[in-house]
Amino acid sequence: MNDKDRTVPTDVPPSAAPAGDRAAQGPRPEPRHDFRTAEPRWQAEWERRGCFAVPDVPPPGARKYYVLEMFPYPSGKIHMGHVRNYTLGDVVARYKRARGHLVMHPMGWDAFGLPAENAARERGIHPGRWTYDNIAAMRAELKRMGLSLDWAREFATCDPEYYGQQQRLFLDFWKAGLVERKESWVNWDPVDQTVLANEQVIDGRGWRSGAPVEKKKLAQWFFRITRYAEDLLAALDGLDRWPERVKLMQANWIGRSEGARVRFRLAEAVADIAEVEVFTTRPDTLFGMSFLALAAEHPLAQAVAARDPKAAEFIAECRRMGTSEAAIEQAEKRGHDTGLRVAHPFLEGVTFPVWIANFVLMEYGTGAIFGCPGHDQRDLEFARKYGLSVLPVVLPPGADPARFTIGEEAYVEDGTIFNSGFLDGLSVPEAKRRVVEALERTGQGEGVVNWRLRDWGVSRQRYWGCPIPVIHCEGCGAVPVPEDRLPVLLPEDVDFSRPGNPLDHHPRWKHVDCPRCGRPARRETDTFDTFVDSSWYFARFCSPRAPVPVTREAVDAWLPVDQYIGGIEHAILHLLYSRFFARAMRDTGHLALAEPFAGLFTQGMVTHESYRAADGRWLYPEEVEIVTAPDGSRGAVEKATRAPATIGRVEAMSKSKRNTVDPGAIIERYGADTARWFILSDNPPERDMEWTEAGVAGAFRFTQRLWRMTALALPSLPPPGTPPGDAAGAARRLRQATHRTIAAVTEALEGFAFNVAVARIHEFANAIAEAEGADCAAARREALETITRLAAPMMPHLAEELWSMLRPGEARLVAELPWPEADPALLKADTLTIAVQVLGRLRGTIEVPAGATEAEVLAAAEAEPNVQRALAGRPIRKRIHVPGRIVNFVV
Ligand code: ANZ
Ligand code: ZN
Repeated sequence: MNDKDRTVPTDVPPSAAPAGDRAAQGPRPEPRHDFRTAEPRWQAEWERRGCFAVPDVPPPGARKYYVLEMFPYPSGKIHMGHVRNYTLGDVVARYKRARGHLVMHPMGWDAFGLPAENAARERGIHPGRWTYDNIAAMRAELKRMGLSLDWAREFATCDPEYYGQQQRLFLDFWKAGLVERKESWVNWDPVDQTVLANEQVIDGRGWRSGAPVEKKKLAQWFFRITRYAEDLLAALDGLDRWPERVKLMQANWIGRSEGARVRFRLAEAVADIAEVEVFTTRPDTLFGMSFLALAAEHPLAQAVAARDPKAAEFIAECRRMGTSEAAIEQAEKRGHDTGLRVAHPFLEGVTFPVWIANFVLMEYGTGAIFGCPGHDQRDLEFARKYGLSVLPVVLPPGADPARFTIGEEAYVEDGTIFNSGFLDGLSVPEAKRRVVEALERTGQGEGVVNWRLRDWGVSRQRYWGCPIPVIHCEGCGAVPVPEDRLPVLLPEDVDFSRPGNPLDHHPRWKHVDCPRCGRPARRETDTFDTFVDSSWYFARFCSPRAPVPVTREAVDAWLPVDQYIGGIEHAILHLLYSRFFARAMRDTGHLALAEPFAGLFTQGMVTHESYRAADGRWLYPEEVEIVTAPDGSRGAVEKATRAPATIGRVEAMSKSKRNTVDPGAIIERYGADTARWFILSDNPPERDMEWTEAGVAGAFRFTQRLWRMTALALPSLPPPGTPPGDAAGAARRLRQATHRTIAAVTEALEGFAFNVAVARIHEFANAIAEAEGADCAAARREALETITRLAAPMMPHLAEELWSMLRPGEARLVAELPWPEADPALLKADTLTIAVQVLGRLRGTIEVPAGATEAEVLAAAEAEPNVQRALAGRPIRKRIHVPGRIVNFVV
């Protein structure tokens, strides 16, 4: 950050002393901006006036703008990532409001989830109690940030009014065929008796229990997101205000691949299985095949295991490895030879071995592959390990077919097919077409499009989530809970002393009568994945109290979200699930659109230095003192012990490294405006920003400087509303600086270049300080009023304070004012640069006043020394003048 502050001493407030009392400044404390009283005062005033409240249905003609930041999980305290996220959103909201939009800017809580259950298990607090206490604490912290939120829209996803409506949506999706119950493999923690997400499996063990994780088949509820795979992919093209990176991640996740299914005949059938179908994206390499590999859960592998204990043992081992792709990617490639063989589709009498391999996933394609080691690295490693053949069939351009061999690396690039019978000499794409043709003709396979995207399993064996509104009846199967019995509420009296799902072992809750036949039945005891809760909250904000999931008038008016802001960590799942929900809600009549977020911005992390004591303990920043070593380098000492500490890397703030700074303490010490200003100033918002003490202190000085500059100028300013008029000299330069800053800050805010906006305002403050003299008074009023309004989206409290000083008695707050407009006449340069040619060759350039006459321009051009030399005293025959650009002399 560029702080050109020279006039104001370092006046970081002593944290304990009351504002205004600065012993270091001598007996008479200077007047200063007292943020401790000003900030709450303006927050109360905004609230009193309802500045940020909007109706569910905007009045006709209103230009709506919906700004949303990813809502927080109520962990108990806000962190700097929140401060950055909500400050960015608030700048957009305040700016758009000033630009005349009706801005909806809501806040809520993503309030279901495991940490609440952990608190219950560890500390005996009810998850609901823990969650709502945390929400109260965090709400208070957010309010102190001065965010321009419509708090009347607030809700938590654990409110029955919210999750009850979610149950309605689920039932609507079910009716529309978007929900399915099917068996699937899950990571099972045998000690905690719960399903684990892939991220909760660490080195094959449960993250809490440490027990080896098992794979288990469970009946689960799924949302059929795959039904929209094609559209979810194609529609990415239309999201022109989304980062390319996020769109690419989504496209990869959806993962469309064109390829073929190929059926291989088994030399000998096993338990009625006579053939194996594989999915491949490289049918062109079929003649380079050296083995066939099955996933451990493949029916053929299971059939083999039934009669071969060695195979069964290998499968059990595979099961202990997590189900995640990452786990599989990292694990060593291992296999088991079943002894079976399959025939090649086109080579008479040629057969290949059938293996079970740990790198083949049951959930992708068909759960079986043909291995071509020459052109796939994984297959190559596998073949080398087990001594299987390696035959290249794609020849690199220019390579000699007689000498080309595969070494340690598979050849995955393009080339010409060889060693491949009827495909020899073809290009890779041409060979793909020909093989597929031949497979289809002979009934051994066909071309297919395959998607990586899987249906979304939403069942979780947890208490603190939204109950899935289903009743299981022996006679009727899975029966929806009737509309008039919604919501299905969570029971309050739950026992966390036993492992497993408290809903499942609750003595009464699950025992109900079947709504269809009236016989005793059992409630579904699974709750929804919390990603379900966050997949439609943006729509609920439009009519948060409605007795239906959303009211059409409200969502039709407010959606899509015009600007969504959040972390890149949600680039895939949350955004994809929300896009799915929008489509599903559209197809069940709840919405009119498919894309919920028209604009997306992903912010960078907040980083900080880390510190370590000599014994290796991580230290919080407030536990160390930064010192300057005798050689001038920076060092640190632990305050408590005075022992030297080491300064570590600057990295993302995290509890484990203790390099966190508590926003509450920063706001207490410096005020919300300072925190906001600093967090915006350091770097472009999409990049990481480094939080430093010096940086915050600099931001604080700037808030004080603006205040003092205004306070000191007040007595000499003309009355409010005095037109600055046609100024000249210093006054004109100040007016130009004012209007150029309006243009520059406007452009910066439009482009999310908030750090640039901050830098321009700093420069402008310097320009105001330099423009002295009585003739500048009117221009100075204009400048001070302008800097106040330009800084307002970023430092809203200080802006109100300055505005009330500059315009005492003015009815409107800055929060209610339109954005300042730049006067085009003051943006134009005062001088023009003109190129001067002699006989078409550039000989010099001249600066002329913007209003110069043609005669003046020509005279100045002729007088230019270089031009004089080029003319060499010859008479000028013709003078060509392109106003504002060029003069050409013909001699
Ligand atoms: C033969 C082959 C030859 C392959 C070659 C690649 C290169 P994408 O692009 O991600 O769709 N594959 C298919 N099903 C699989 C499964 N269930 N588990 C693990 N791997 C599987 O990947 C498709 C390729 O991944 C397929 O093409 C298949 O290997 C493998 F020179 O078939 B290929
Ligand atoms: Zn029944």
